Amino acid sequence: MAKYGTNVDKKWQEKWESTGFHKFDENAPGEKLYTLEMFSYPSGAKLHAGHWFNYGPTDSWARFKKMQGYNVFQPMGFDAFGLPAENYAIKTGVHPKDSTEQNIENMETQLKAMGAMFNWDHEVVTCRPDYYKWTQWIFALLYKNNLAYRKKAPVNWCPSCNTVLANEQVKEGLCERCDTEVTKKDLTQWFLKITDYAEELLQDLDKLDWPEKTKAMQKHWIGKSKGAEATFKIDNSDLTFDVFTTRVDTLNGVTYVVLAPESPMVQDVTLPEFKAAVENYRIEAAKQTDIERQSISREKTGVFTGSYAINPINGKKVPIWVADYVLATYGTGCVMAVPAHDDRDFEFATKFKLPIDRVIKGKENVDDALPFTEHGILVNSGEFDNLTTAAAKEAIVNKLSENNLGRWKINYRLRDWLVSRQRYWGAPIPIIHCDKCGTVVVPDEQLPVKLPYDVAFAPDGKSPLAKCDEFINTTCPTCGGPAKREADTLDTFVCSSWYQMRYVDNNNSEIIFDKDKVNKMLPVDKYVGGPEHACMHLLYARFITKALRDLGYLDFDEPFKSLTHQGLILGPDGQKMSKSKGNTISPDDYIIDFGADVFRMYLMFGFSYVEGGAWSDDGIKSMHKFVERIERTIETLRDELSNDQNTKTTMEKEEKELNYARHYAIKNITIDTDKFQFNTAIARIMEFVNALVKYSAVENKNTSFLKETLKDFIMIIAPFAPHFGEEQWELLEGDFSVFNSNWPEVDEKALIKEEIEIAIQINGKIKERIEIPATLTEDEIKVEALNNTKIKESLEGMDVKKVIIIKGRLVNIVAK
Ligand code: ANZ
Ligand code: ZN
Repeated sequence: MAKYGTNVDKKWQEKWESTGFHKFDENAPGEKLYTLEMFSYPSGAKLHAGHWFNYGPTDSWARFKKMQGYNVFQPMGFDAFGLPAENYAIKTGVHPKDSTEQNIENMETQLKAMGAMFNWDHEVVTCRPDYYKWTQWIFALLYKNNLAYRKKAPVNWCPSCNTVLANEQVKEGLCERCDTEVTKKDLTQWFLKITDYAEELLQDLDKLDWPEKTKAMQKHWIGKSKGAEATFKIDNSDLTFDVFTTRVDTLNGVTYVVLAPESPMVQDVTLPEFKAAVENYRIEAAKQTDIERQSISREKTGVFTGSYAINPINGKKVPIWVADYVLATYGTGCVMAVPAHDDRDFEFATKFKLPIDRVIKGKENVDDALPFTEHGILVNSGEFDNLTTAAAKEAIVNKLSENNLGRWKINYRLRDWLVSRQRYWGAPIPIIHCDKCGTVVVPDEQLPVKLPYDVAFAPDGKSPLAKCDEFINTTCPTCGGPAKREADTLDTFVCSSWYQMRYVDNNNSEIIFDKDKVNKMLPVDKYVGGPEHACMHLLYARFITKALRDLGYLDFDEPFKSLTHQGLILGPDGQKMSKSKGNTISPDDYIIDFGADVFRMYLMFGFSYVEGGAWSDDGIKSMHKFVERIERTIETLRDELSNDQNTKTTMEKEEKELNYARHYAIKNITIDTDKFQFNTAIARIMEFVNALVKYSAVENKNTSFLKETLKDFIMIIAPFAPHFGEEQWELLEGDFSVFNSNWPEVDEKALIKEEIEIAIQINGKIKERIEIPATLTEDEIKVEALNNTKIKESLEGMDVKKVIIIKGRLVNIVAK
């Protein structure tokens, strides 16, 4: 008999392939279930344990769901554009297209070795023209509907990657990819108007079955802030500017105002004798990142402009300063400073010896959760004194709006999505610049705008495509005159923002996807991938879904109904795996030794799915032993089935015990697997195996019961060990495939224990164990205990004071 290993893996992988077993049929019976794992980036490093941890257990879940009767769709593809291939090309000279296609081929082979039931017919590869044609089409559609625009903006610039980064790609002031310090650069860039959807993106989080932490991160990223705008006039001028404040109730405590160094107002208000100092300050500020500027520990800096502004509520004149703790990109870029009640303003005022005024507050209600500091001198502001925060806000906004000097205002921290990259390996932005017609979008029938192959992609901060004459020179679709193509490419997050829809109709060459098909298959029922995508990919995909819905291409609001993040598999040393530390685990080697199923089972048993943990060689070795033990046990029991001497047809104590273990396993594995709690599910499988081993020692077996039990066992283990499951099923049933069978049902009756064992104690010491019917009442248990011969003897000459019964476990007799 073939022992489980890669030979068995291969046998079943070929069978699945040759029978088209994993082809998806949208008309097959069963409710549709779209299971999606975040597609991978085809890098030369091949699949690592982390990929397996994402894909393996999720496939087991999907197989379990298939056996429960769902029509499961589980596609796979490649997120194939992006910097790593381009950087690799710069280093080695291998063209990104060639290395990417080669990596895809290797990774497909690896993915197939995993034995997951991916619907390969639905594969998408984002760097191929049949896919990026539609990525470009989406961009063009958004452009035509005022959801894409170009503007000059200070952008995050990584001097090492030589490219623009989205805010989300800057981690504590450093480039997420290469850890280089990010600087600012003024560039004309393309943006997608995700801010139009800020409110809906926030509200709809409530509809999602997602990890709370991820929802909280998105909520924070969207950063809704309810406040007010107040208009300050500039003294001796007709100019005004607005400030955004969440504490309009402190308006009477304003002692100065601050403009962000980048604010266009700065030029207008700075008096001649202050110009030089202000200009110097602006240059210095431009070198700082927003993160540094907001850092609390950093000493406050700033310069006076020489001008004054007039407080709209009390007419007081306050100095106008420029300081970099105010960001140009938030609110109005101008702040009213209230040093008595705001820590940053307090620090600044203390340093520059500015006055500190405190407003008089009434009794607070619980809603007023904001801290309210107690510095400075009390200022009298008449009607606004002694009010609660909420009442003061209300009164002040009313007064301001009467004079058209203020209004309620909601602000979001979310910025528009910057999508242009000055790099080669991405989808070209489908825009043409014409001297006569201006910015012209490439007409749909001219898509895709093909990415040329022969391009000098060494980075110098300019778009490589700009240097490719045959690409850049074109004719204007509107006037037919000579024109130039846009040379920037799209952020790869645009490619991955809609792939979940293309999977459904991946070969459609006429339209992006069939609306009915997509409406039928989406939203994705279960999405699984790393938590690092919380604020980028997951937010962008939600935005694109909502935009396409509003433009009539689909009818649902959210792309991913339910989301699970797998944990991280660390190296054996407990550190994050990395080549330089030499602690990486390559699945390939283990699979050769143990087979894919052992690897998958170890990943599921050795870790909590959402937590992950450190790899252990001992762990996978004991899983190997366990699988061998299962194999031996099944083999022995299978032989018994043809043993003529086993003629028992009754359910005696041994059968009832095994039947209990069987249904206990079915019940709990069903519950746990459904919740992605694979480790406890496999622990229940182990208990089931123990019960089978115990039963194998029984002399006279009930063979028809045994066969049913074995069938259930193999069905239960199949999703966790798919190749092994098929093999055992064939050996037992002579049939293909175990995945066509229905997931076993629990027989609750088998779970009612008829007899239970309880301990009897006298004064806390165990004296006896007895078996009693599980249905006895407390009084009946008491009688049983006190009438037990051994207990009677022990109680001789003592007085029973009390009998304490802990149901189902023990009886304690207190006696003197
Ligand atoms: C006066 C005030 C008094 C403020 C007080 C706070 C406390 P969130 O909640 O994040 O929206 N602010 C406004 N625009 C800013 C900018 N461009 N750069 C830096 N800070 C800015 O924060 C809103 C508060 O942050 C606003 O309310 C403003 O300071 C400041 F006791 O106005 B506040
Ligand atoms: Zn033109």
